[in-house]
Amino acid sequence: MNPDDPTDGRPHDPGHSLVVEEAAPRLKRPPLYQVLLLNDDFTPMEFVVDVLERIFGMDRVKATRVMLEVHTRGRGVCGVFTFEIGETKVAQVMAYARQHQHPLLCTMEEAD
Ligand code: TYC
Repeated sequence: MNPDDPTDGRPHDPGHSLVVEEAAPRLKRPPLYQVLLLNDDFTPMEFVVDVLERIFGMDRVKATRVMLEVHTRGRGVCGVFTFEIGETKVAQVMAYARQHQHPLLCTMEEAD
């Protein structure tokens, strides 16, 4: 240590105080949305299984389980996504169902 240094190694900052704050985390988790299929009396079970495979990437076993859950309980979760991805899935399901003239309904709600 230099005996002639009056700051003794500390920053020389007369009349000011230095405050060091940790930076706020820069990334917030986006809100997530459940995409749901709704039951109806007319859409064939096989078509719903096909939708779950094509649009939600499920294998046949999982797609069949979800389809039966929708069929018996009235609605079921196809997946959880960010808003834009969820919205796109809903639009894809609705377009595909209409192309095939089925009344299948798909909707989205914020996940808790
Ligand atoms: N309830 C339909 C039937 O008995 C099958 C079905 C399942 C329809 C799931 C829609 O989201 C659905 N053919």
